[in-house]
Amino acid sequence: MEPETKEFLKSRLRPEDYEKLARIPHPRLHRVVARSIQICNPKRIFVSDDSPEDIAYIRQAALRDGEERALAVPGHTIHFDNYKDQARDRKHTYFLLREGEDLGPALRSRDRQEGLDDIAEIMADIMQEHELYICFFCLGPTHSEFSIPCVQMTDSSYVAHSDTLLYRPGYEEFVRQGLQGRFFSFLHSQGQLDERRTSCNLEQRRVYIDLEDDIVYSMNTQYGGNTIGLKKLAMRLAINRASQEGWLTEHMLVMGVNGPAGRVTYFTGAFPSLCGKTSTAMMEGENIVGDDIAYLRHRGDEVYAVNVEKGVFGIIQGINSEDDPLFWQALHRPGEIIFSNVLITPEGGVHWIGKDGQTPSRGENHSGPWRPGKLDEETGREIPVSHPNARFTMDLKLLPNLSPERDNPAGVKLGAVVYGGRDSDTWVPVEQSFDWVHGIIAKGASLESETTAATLGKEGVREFNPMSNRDFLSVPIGRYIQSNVDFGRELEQPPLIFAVNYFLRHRETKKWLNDKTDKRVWYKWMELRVHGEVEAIRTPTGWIPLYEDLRRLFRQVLDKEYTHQNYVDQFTVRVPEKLAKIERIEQIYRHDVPDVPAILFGVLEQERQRLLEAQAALGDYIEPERLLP
Ligand code: SPV
Ligand code: MN
Repeated sequence: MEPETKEFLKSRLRPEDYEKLARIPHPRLHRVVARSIQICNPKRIFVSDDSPEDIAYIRQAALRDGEERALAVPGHTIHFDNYKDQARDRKHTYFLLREGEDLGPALRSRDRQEGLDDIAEIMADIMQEHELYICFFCLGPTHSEFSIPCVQMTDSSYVAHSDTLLYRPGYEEFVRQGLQGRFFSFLHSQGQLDERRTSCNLEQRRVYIDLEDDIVYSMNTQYGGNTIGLKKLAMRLAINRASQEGWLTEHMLVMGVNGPAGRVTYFTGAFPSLCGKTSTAMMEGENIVGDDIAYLRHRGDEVYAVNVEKGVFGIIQGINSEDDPLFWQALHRPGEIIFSNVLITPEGGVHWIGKDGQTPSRGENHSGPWRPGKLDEETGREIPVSHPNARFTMDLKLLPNLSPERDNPAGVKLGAVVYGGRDSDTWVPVEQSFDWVHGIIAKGASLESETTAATLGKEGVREFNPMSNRDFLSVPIGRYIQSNVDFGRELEQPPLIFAVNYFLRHRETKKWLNDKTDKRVWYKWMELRVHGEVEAIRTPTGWIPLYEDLRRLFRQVLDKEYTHQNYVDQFTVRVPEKLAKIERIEQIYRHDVPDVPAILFGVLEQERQRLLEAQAALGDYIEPERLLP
């Protein structure tokens, strides 16, 4: 340790905490910690080395500080974020850039010096009344080429507690990697708290991402997406690093799909928020590795994926005993779970939108004391029993369908990548792309998702969301797409790329064409395709299933009769809609995105030509079997 840093840290830390820091042989870490303490000036400091006592201390501190309250079920606690601090704050999230650096118009940035000055001003002495928790975690499994050690410095015991459920312990990983460790740092302060222990200085809420120093600063907020450093804050740092080093950081689930004779084939899948990502990872009969963020790397000619996390920060709205039996059971058993922004009843129970049973007649939720009919003072609208973005935080080990591969340092060998969005009229329920480049461009980079009435008031507005990663990009979109293209194009047998659509409606009646459980069949079909065990029909936009194969799988998997009419309704190629989509996507890339790889326009143009040819020969709506050779 450098003498000056050593002297400073010794003056501020208790001897046992100083020793924990000193054991990590990394002067840069010591400097980052010292600088953070200097800026924030905490009342007390606690350093965790992941011992059971240290983890227990953090859990206790959350109760002691009133950031969490105990519920009736042992291990369950509840946390509230401020009524106006319930989601990621896109508007106040900035990249710090030097003059001449540019991430393109889609990414919000600020002049680096200006931003650093703002941080220094807002964070000066911000922890005077608070304890600072310094904790170490690891992104990806430990002892792995995927491992990225991280230090989280936060004055919120709720944030530190959440981290312990969501991420693997990282203290030993810091010691192991020593000077080689290219760690990420997160400095967070919840700032001033009101009587409900929620952040109240919201005009000074900020998230600043500094790619140069691999550090993210977050202040005057508690909502997990703004504060849990290793989640979406680290994701920006990791996307940038991955793009420089030739691997991928993706907004993807990881799961094992169980094929015939005990075979397990691993899939990753990218879906925008509220489009079925977690419910796919939790599908009955399959095994979850992760539900939100994945790293992908090559090894030889193969691709391996890991879950960056070990827990789930899941949306609780709509979880019920019938559709989500495994979450339902886990949420009702003793175990370490943090509920956030749901209703707490006088008996210490919880309730949320869409939960089985009657809505309680009173309790406390994200808005304070609550009764049915309570109105939002500003909008005059009724405040629901829980916030639509209310969540639960738990380690995946509480689930019986957890894959035994979750912590494998080698990762899982990837068989397929899936992209899906909310699309009422264009994509068929499942389709295989022709090859890697076609899949990245025509499926991933062309992803759109329709907004729901619940979120924006306007239904059916399509939002462009490449790889469902738009909110988290830290490189220009064009470069990000190029990295994805390059990642698989040289491989002899890259993972297959599929597109899925759980939200297709009938062309005339506008009724849903799929049941929630149908996706279980699509994944079994894709699993067989990965191994070349089923034939498929070639359409202008990719390969789709044969009726007989689906019929057999519907019977096997769901014990359901799948009619030919259902197949035709679902898999008819809708040429005008597909052409319109190409037009929309092309316009976006021509006008709103600089430096788009030329190959993108080439792939889209070829797709357009194939569609036009098919239209000339077979018409606007082409039933799948008319495409058989
Ligand atoms: C998402 O919105 O994609 C999430 C939750 O996973 S958050 O942590 O807010 O990003
Ligand atoms: Mn997410």
